[in-house]
This record gives sequence, structure tokens and C-alpha cells, in this order.
Amino acid sequence: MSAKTYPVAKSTRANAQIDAETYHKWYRESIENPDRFWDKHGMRIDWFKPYTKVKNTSFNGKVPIKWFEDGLTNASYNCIDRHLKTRGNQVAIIFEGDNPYIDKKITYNELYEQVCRLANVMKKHGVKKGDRVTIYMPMIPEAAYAMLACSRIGAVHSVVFGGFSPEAVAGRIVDCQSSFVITCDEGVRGGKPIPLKDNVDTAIHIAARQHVQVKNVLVVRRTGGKVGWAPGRDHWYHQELASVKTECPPVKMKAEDPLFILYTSGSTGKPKGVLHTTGGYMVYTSMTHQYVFDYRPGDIYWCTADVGWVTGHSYIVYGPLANGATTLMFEGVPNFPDQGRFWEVVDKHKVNIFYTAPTAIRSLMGAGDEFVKRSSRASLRILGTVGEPINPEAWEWYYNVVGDGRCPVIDTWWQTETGGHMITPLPGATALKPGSATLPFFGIKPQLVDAEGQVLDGPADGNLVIADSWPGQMRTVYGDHERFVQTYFSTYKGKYFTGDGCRRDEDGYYWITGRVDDVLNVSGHRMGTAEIESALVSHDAVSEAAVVGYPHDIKGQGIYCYVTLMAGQSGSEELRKELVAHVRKEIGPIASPDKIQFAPGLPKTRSGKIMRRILRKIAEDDFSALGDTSTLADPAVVEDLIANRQNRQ
Ligand code: 6R9
Repeated sequence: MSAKTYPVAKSTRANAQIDAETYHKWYRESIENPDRFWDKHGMRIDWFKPYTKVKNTSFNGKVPIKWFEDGLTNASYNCIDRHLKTRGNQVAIIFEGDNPYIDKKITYNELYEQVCRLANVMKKHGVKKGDRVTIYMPMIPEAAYAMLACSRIGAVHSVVFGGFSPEAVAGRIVDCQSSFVITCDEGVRGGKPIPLKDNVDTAIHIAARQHVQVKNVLVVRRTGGKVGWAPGRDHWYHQELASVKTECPPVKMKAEDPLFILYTSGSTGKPKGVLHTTGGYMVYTSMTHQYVFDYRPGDIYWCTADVGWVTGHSYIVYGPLANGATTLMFEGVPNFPDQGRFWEVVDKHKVNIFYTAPTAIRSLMGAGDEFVKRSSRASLRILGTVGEPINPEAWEWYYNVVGDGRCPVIDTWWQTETGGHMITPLPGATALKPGSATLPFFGIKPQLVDAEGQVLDGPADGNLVIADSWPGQMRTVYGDHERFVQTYFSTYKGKYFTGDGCRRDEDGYYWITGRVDDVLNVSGHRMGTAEIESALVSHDAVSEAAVVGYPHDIKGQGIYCYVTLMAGQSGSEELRKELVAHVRKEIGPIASPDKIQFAPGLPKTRSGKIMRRILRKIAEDDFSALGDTSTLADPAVVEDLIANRQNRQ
């Protein structure tokens, strides 16, 4: 690990909103007196009725978490209405199409009208406060309109990433019992169409078999491609919007009323519906967006994530729009038409703040510097990264080649569950160390604990927990509060367990080392090994499967599957292909196995537990130190696994 330090540059420090002194002062106050600190900063958003209570939380018992509980507000109002007087004609959203010749600018006035119209359409079809609405969309402005229209009328959105399969969409529709879906005829990425409406049709059939009826589907016309149509159920978005009013009053929401559900992978079972509520989430995302990116009015801000992930929720839509920013939505991919696309877009729209993922940085680094060098990038001031640990080589390339050594690299560690940034540098305050997410944001109390839960002091290596609540944290697993308590607060009593391993160095800097549970991080996408295993086992030829991650140059982690076949089946190249296709169908292309090893047996303890440690080592092609295998029920399986490993280096 690199121990190199980049001090805060004079130019960055000179006019930063938060310098080192302010950071330490505010941080101390936020930990010593959270009530006073958040009482002040909670007022950064608009409230119809201001709160009088600030923090009412416990990480014990049933883990009740309430912030600003007696206040009334609305997320859509904060993202739109409150800006109309001062910046109605300012661009709110820049849309950059997959096709480099297509772009569009939407002002706050236009955003207001679009969101109000859509909210009225939803109301017309009976959507009410508290109803769940599934959004399955590509990266087009209508995706943001849909989220904001839901929050305007108090409906709870569940955005499902457009790369997920019909089966995965159905599972998420069923889990939150959603009867209203917003989608698009087809998405376009890298010049290729994606059949979103067809996928929704299939998903609706699957959901119906589980007795969840989708009653209305609103379809945005993006490509004009041919789609199936269920009259009465399916409606064209543009037709519906044409015939409703352009005004729709925002519903007064309690701070703790649900804002959205977002499904994410855990170490066991099916994806969890992470539930975020209104007041605390808006305060936290807008505040982190402002200070972490040193956002100033007039800045052009671009986060390359998809709205299907939490990064898109917090840092394409809610945080930036609450701050009245201009946020860029990019429909395409980093390598289309070629690997220079990101930098071309930066120049075209004069982007000041750019936020992307290490997997994209690594793959563009691999394409060579020429793609970067043909752009000016003079507008860039801040570079951000999120999603997985960034290796120091990629960090240095991002800093030196993309940023010409001028722009701080802001490595933000956080999770779907945390709602917003948790451990991150602040541009004008924090000296940077490539590979470290550096220091906690205001109000965040990270601790490292050992396996027994003993809190470790000073420089240490351990599991990362958070000792106290912050406004942006998730409140429950939708429909399963017990699972929330079990998953996050039972491993280490009274503390939120992140699932990540972490090291703290002699300067108090945090270095995330990756997941310590059975969660993979493939190109920044979270996936449970259990989900991939159950997809494999649902294939007729498979009797058992174990999935582990292995280091992958571009993706961070690759997916390595050990598969035991049913008696009479034999492992062939053809079956391998079939299994890959099967997993893609069950979950989506992001879960495509990289390696499949047919294994007559898996290493198990006598009590039947699969020893993943051994499988991980073999997948890494490092079987010199397999550790103690004597407790295995059948130690001989290990030899076969080594002999047939798929990852020889
Ligand atoms: C925002 C997001 C969360 C997991 C998290 C960790 C990894 C995210 C990171 C990082 C090292 C960073 N992670 N950011 N690891 N450095 N800057 O990605 O949410 O999809 O829920 O993933 O991603 O392992 O626990 P989510």
C-alpha cells in the first residue's frame, strides 16, 4: 500500500468551504453534541413545519432510528420548488445521450412542470401516499422525473437497475407489492437496444404467479421500437402527460415517512429492500454533496453512476438537486464510441466535478493515455471515486493523467445502507493518500473491532463498525425489521456492522480492505454469493454450487463458481455456456460467471459447512497455503479441485 501523501494544495485550500481547522472543529462538535450540530444543519433543507426534536436513535433493542421526527417536509419540493424563484431558468439536468450527437438541457422550471404532470398522471391512476412504485428505466431524464414525482405525492419508489433480468424485476415487484411500474420501450447503451418493456411484461407474468398484480405500466417512448401492449394496463407516458395539469402540490411528509426502497445484496438469502426515509436522508445527501465535492452554485456536476444504484439516488438526483445544482445524466457507456467518451463529455459540457468508479478508471487506464490527452479537461476541479477500494496505481493515474495533477481525488466510502458518504476526504481540508478513503464525515463515528467485538485503538486492522446514528442511515429492511436488526446490529452489539474490513494507520486514516462477508463487489456492483449459487442450483443439471470472488484487473473481483453436477451429467464447454446464460437470465448480465469449475465434490467440514477459505485460495491460484484441511469430511476433494482449477496464472 502506498504511504505517499498529497497535502491539500494551496489553491484548493485558499477558497474552500471547509478547511482543515473547520473540519476538526465541526467534527468534534458533531460527535460531542450531535443534537446541537444537526439542529443547525437540519435547517439546510426547507421544512413546511420545522422540527423541534433532532436525534432520537438507539442501536440496541429494536434499533429505533428517528431524526427530525416532528418536522414536515417533501423531497421533491426541496429538489425543485424551492429553487424556482432564484434559479428557475438555470439548467437542472443535462442529458447526454448514448449517441454523442444527442443531448438536452432541462431547466428547473421545466423540471417542475414535468414532475408535476407525471405526479398528476400517477394520482389519476390511483397512486397514493405510501404506495410502492417500481421504476425500471435507462439513464434518461424521465427516470429522475419518476423518482421526484413519487416523492412529490408520497409514493415510495423502488428503482430497479435496467440491467437486471425479468426474474430479478419480478422478485422486487413482489417483495414490495408494487402495482405501478414506470419503464421505457427500450434503453440504448453502446448503440445496442435493451428490451426494457419486454422485460417488464415477463416480470409482470412472473409476479402474477405469486399473486402480485401490476395494474398500470407507464411507458416512455425512447427508441420507438416495437413492444407488446396490454390495453387498459399499459399507457404511453407522453400521451398521459399531455392531458393533465402542470401543477401538483407536494404532499407534506413527516421526516420519517418512507422516501424509497432500494434492493441490495447481502451475504444470505434474497436481496434486501433497504428503506430510506425523507428528512434525514435529504439533509445528509445535500450536505455531503455540498462539502465532499466542495460544490458551489453554478458548478456543472457529473456522477457517472446509474440511477439504479444508491449512488444515482443520492448523488445524481436528491443531493445535487436539493442544492440547486446542474446534474449531468449520461445514458451511455465509457467506451462508446470509444474510450475517450468521458473526457469528451467533460469538455463538451464544461464539467467541474466528476464522480466515477474505480472499475471505469482501471479500464480507461488500460486503454492508454491518448484517449485522455486529446481532451482539455480544463474545467475539472474535483475528481471523485466510489464503489470499491481504488488501487494506488489507478488513483495516481486518475490524479495525474485525468486531473493533470490539479484536482484532488475524493475517495468516498459509503453503502446503500448509509444513504450518503461516510469516510471521505474534503477537498480543502484533507491531505490525500492514494488508496485511503481518509477520515470520517461530520457525525460519523467509525470504529475498528476484532472478531470478538473488542474495540481496537490507534493503528489497527479490524472490522469496520459505526458506533452511533447519522441522519442518512437506512431505517429498516422493507417488510422485515427483524432482518434489519439481525443483519446490522447483532454481530457487534450496539454497533452498526458495515460488512467491510478496514485498517487505520498512524495518522488515523481509514483504508477499506473489502468485504469480510460473502458479498462480492464486481465492477462496483454488490452481489451476494448466495444469490448466484441459488441461480446456478435452479438449473436442472446442477446439484450444488459454491461461488467465491477472485482478484480481477478491471472488475476488481471476478465471479468464480464451483459447480457439482447431478449424477449422469458431465461437464462440457457447452454446459458452461448454458450455465452462464442461465445466471444472466436469473439475475442479469452483471452476475455473469467469469469461471466455472466442475467439481465432483466441495470441501466441507464434517458438519456440512462449505469451507470457502479453501475455495477462495484455489480460485486465486494460490494453493500453497490452504491452511488446515484436516477437519474436512473428505480431504481428497481438494486435490481434484487444485488439479482442475480454472485460473492458472
Ligand atoms: C456506494 C456504494 C457498498 C460496498 C461497501 C464497500 C464498497 C464502496 C468504497 C468501497 C472501498 C470505497 N465500497 N465505496 N470500498 N472504498 N470508496 O457503492 O454502495 O453498492 O451498497 O456498496 O462497496 O465494500 O461495503 P453499495
